[in-house]
Amino acid sequence: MSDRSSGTGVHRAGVFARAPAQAPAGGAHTLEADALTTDTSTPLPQTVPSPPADRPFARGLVPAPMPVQFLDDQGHRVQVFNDDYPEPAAEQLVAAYSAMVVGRRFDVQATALAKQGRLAVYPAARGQEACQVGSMLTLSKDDWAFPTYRDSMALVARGLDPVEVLTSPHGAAHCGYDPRANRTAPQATPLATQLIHAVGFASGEQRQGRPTVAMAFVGDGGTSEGDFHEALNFAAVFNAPVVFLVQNNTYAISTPLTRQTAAPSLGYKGIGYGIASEQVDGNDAMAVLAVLNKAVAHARAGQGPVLVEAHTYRLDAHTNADDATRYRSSAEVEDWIRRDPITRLEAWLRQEGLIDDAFVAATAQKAEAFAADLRARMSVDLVVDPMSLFDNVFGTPTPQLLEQRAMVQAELEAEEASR
Ligand SMILES: Cc1ncc(C[n+]2csc(CCOP(=O)(O)OP(=O)(O)O)c2C)c(N)n1
Ligand SMILES: [Mg+2]
Repeated sequence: MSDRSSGTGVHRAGVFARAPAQAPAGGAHTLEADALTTDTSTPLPQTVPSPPADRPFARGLVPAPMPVQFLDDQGHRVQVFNDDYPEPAAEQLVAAYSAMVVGRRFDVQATALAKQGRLAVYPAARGQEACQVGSMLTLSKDDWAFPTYRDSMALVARGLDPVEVLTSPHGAAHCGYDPRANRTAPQATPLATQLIHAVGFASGEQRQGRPTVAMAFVGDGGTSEGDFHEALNFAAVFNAPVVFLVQNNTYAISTPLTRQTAAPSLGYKGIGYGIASEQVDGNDAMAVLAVLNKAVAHARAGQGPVLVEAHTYRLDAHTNADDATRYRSSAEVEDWIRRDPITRLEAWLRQEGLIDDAFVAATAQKAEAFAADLRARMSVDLVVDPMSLFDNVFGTPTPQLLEQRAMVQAELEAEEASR
């Protein structure tokens, strides 16, 4: 494994010196003035706030040369580029621990359900708990999440019904939850498309004067997509309140990070667009919370988008359809198990006297009950109306969609009549 992918290795720091020039100072500017649209007949939104001249990230746009870390592999407090980030509150850390334990149990249960044929597919996130949970605990309930197929655990941490989350991997519907009610976009499978949605949505919210932040998830592989670059550029130009969380789990299916990019860190990809960027040890929940707390506050305060690269690892295969032993060694996996995000945080919380044996046992029990309830509810066959396939595709269905809908309706009626 390369040093770059290890999360603690040597980075080619110094390739970029200090922060490049800050965004120009000055008041709010109009879209019209910037000629960012050719359609001047469209009523233009009032203003787009300019980025403030003084961005509060210590290194400006430039990420730390090494991932920000608060806890080492054993859960001891360390000082690694974390001086710019306040330590998260004890309540947030304890909540993160509980959510990670439940989240992992959910993930393991979903993996088992896929093996049993109750799910068509399941992309596991075991090992990525600090990112999955940390991202959601830093959002307020009115913020929006734009997740990928990998982020089911994050949605559970947000409080979504796990059965509704698993409706899509079950193969029963495009999306089993109500995106508006849950303020969570459908999980995107086409890589990086959700980033464009996040930017457009967040810009819209900002223009309506709402303090909404969008947390946009993407994997290391997704950063090679054109949509990633377009989303970053748009977000920076429009000062959209988006936090881009790159979960660098070291692989895009079988493609290792070394074949994905020659960049010194994926976090550096924000700089060229004028986006404040950071990299963090993605298996250190305390560091993830600290960095994302700040990133969300930064975006909410109108200071612009933030890109955070979290160095982590997926312990399981890409999905149940993948055989990871074909492209990585068990020694590599063992090495990452050593950096387990849950045991690290648990060790620190115990040292500090914030949790004890009784709390750990009660949390494990809560996780078991969660999994048992999920098993029971997933063993009931879902009744799906085939016509629902055509719902929620377009606000106003296209003539082609209506034609296809009528065709399916006629086929179902003919089948019914022949019984
Ligand atoms: C536009 C697009 N191209 C290719 C694929 C096929 N595909 C699905 S997952 C994946 C790997 C993505 O890796 P990464 O972004 O690192 O996310 P991870 O699965 O590791 O969370 C690929 C290539 C896709 N879903 N969408
Ligand atoms: Mg990946």
